Amino acid sequence: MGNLRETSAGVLAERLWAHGVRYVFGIPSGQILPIVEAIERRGIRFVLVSHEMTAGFMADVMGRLTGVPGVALATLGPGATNLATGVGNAFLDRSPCLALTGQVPRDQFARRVQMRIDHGRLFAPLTKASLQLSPETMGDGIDRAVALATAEPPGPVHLDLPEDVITASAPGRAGRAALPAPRPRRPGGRIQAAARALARARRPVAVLGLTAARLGAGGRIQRFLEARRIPFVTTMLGKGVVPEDHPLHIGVVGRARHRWVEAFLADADLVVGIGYDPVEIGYEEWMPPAPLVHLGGEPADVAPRVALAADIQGDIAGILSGLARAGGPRAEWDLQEIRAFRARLFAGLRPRADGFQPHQVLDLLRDHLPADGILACDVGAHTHLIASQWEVTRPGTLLVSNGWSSMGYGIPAAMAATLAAPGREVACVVGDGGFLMQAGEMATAARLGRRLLFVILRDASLSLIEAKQRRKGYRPAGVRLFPETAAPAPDYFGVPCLAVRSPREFSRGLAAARRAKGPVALEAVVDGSHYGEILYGAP
Ligand SMILES: Cc1ncc(C[n+]2csc(CCOP(=O)(O)OP(=O)(O)O)c2C)c(N)n1
Repeated sequence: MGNLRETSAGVLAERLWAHGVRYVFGIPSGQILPIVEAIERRGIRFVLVSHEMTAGFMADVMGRLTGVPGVALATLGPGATNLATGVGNAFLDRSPCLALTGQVPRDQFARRVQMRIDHGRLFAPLTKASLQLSPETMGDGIDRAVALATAEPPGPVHLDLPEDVITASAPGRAGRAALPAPRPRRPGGRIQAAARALARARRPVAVLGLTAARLGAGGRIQRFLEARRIPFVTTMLGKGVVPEDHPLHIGVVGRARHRWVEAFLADADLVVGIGYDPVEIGYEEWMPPAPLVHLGGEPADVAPRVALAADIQGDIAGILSGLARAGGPRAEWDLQEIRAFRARLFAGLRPRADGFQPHQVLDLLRDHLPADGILACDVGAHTHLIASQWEVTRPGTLLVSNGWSSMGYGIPAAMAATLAAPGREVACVVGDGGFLMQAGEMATAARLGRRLLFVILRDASLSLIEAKQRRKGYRPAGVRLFPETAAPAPDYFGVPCLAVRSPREFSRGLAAARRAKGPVALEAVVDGSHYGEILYGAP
């Protein structure tokens, strides 16, 4: 096929390299082999995964942690539909990435062809834009896709690459790709309205969200909250924006013991959303009956019954400086009251019980992982517990699928973190249901060979769903995972695994994991029967 550098695939590889891309995640197939060859020749590593969903999640996390869009590559049809699950996460959890799909040659578009579907329609609701590139638009298309993916709020861009396009010689004259330019962000809303609402409030609370975390506005936010002595809750993705060991920290909304947090917030007379993204959790799902001041990247999205005192978009640090200049009274919260609530919440998340409990696993793991270590978790009852129990003091150290809430995220996220943040400790907590969905990726982890600790919470059930069934008075159905005879395995596709059945055994497993040079798994055989009470119990 001649010199690949002179083909469109070569141009693609060159542009990706120039933007800082060093890994592409995917599964090869005939149509995309020229791309795999071109990127590898350019020095970009093609990372084979076991399912394209993983490629999408890994691209998301590479983009999230490095700021350079992560890249996933899949074949057409079933490769593209598998990839879509990972791309959806980047869309709803706001991460810059590029989803590349192979496609049949353009002269076959009018025919019924094996594996072919309209990728543009598949990816339209999951991406900021979807575009088919030509040899003329390849270079410009990659540049524009990177600009669009990284523009606030970041997200995925899909590029469809027909087989004849990637093998065509690179044209002498480049054309412009029809990708939309990033939308300029228009600041809006009046600071005075927010300042007036704050001046009137006696017991305001703040809620910190994903946008604040992404924009790194933590220091400014912390100074603002301290100056007015405003206590704060966070969303799951806002954890760590201000360190959670701060005396003004109350808890996390909408997760384990959320009814306790809501009861504590009941007599707040103003809620100030700072960098709260509407996609995280609806305000009205947890808010007390108080007016709302929303300071964010996106306009507030609330039910009509919420009284919106101010809705301001723009640079959060700038808005907070404006509010600080406006001055105002200190809030009338009693710090003792907050401390007492935190202590009660701490105990409520750790019920006394005979069996080996998930909360014991989390406490021991928290002690094991350094403050700048990265925890990736999957989706299930354990996620709710992690939200409320896992203390985050550094931003960007907890990876979770929140807006998309997809099982299967944790294992790929942890693997990507080992590549994006080399030298940092990385751990992954996954339920046994999520593990079954992604068990094949243990082979990926073994091939990557990076130090990485997987903790599989084996409670033999899709516990979150079982807890919901019980709460509604339904009989548990479709949630039991293993036959009675099944037992943990000593090795999952090259990742050694140790089954542990008590806090002592788990501690010993952690000590062994510390000495490991590559990936290891601890399969904690736990009692998941208390999740229902911890998640939904009344104060
Ligand atoms: C892809 C996908 N399928 C289904 C669900 C619905 N769901 C949410 S949590 C859950 C159960 C998870 O079970 P497990 O991984 O064992 O974790 P646990 O609840 O036991 O902590 C299911 C089925 C989902 N969120 N994502």
